[in-house]
Amino acid sequence: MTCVPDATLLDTLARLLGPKGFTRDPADLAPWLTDWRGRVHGAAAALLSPSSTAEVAEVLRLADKHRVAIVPQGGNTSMVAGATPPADGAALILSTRRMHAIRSLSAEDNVAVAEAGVVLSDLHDAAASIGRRFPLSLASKGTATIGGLISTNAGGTQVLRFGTMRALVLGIEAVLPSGEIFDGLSALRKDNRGYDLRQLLAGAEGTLGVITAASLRLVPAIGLRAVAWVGLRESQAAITLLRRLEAATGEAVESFEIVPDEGLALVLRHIPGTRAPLADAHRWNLLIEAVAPAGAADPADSLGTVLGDAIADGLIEDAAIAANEAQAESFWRLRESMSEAERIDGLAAKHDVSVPVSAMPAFLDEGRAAVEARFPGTRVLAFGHLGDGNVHFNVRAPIGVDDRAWLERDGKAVSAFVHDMAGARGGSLSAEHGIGQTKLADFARTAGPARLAALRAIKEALDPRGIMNPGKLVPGPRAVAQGGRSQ
Ligand code: 2HG
Ligand code: ZN
Repeated sequence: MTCVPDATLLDTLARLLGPKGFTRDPADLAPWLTDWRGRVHGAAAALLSPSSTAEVAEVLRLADKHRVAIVPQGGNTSMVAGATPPADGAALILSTRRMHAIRSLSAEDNVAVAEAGVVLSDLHDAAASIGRRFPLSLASKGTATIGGLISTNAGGTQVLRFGTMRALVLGIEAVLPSGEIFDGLSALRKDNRGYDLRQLLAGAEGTLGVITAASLRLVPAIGLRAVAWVGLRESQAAITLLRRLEAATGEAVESFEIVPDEGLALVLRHIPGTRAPLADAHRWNLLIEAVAPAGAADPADSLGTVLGDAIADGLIEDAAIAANEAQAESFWRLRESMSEAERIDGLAAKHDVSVPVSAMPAFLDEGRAAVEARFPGTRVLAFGHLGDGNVHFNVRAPIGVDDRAWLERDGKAVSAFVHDMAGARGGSLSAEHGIGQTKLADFARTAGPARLAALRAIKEALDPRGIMNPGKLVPGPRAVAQGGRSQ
């Protein structure tokens, strides 16, 4: 059990961090107490914004000594309330916002060293300034921070080619709950010294310490890119199309995203300035991006050939390749606004499931039918990263029903149903968003004893007093797997 911070500790922290780094003002705290979707509300005793690794170390040393909970927070864009403090108000939020330096950039080593509070789009710009790029992107790139992206092992729209955040992390600097600084920043491509603490901290959701900086892999800047919007009837045809594209272009295809017709309609309704790229509506839409280095053949040529053949033989119904950058951006805006459009439309039971790519078409079609049969009137909206086998299989309330009341009443059952469908197909209930608070119960139910025991043993070893982000990721001792399927 953690404790409520006493006045002496709060005074010490206020002195240590100064007025820019310490506040208890409710107005300052308010934006950081609720998750991005506005579903989970917490409270905190203070907001701490240290400006250096040394300050983070001192904060953690004090918190550990006083057994006070610390909730690390970056851009607060978690989809699973992973950065929302508990409701008891005893925790301290530790924001990395003031640690936003890019410590170094090397075109020779293809490495950027960025502090935890660097916003993803700032890293993109910095990499571009030396003719490189950081190949992970997602809709919240203007807000999400490097520390949060690593802690949640974020995915996004280029996982197909470059993997999730972990695959791009070469080194990590972090403060452990004891206040000790782990200096693992060296960006060696090969470093075989046993247990990999860097990879343990990646995806740990702030439950093992606070990531303060990271060495990140850069890749060559894009020379040319081709962005296509495709309309088709059968989701199975999308997988056939992906494999044809790979055969024709090698690794050029970086993004292969799916949006259903009702999803596109939602974006067109709620996001100003958007318009449909194709003349007619189609059951499914794909957004495909293929890239090539400078000086190589234009990827639009091979993309155009494959899409033209696919239309000719009836695999897809229609396609448009963006004629210029502005149009490419407008295609991307449609895809990247999906989440926001859904949020504007109302609350949904949100899911982030993965299944093997080959199982995805059946999952999309049969899964939707199964959910809508079991929970009559509900509306499945599944979109996302088809190319890597991850969709956001979200379920909205029946029309005319109060969405908040519906979610309160049926949300858990709907989510358990969707998660079990994914599990039955060899999938996962968290592909890229993490466990946080909102997936914790189903994770505990389905994780299986071996996974749970190992998770708890690691947590206990590194954070014996349980101060780091309590209530997230690591199911409490009462949440023993109750005979659920292992995932
Ligand atoms: C995306 O792919 C994000 O757009 C958000 O991961 C998914 O809102 C969602 O369900
Ligand atoms: Zn996603």
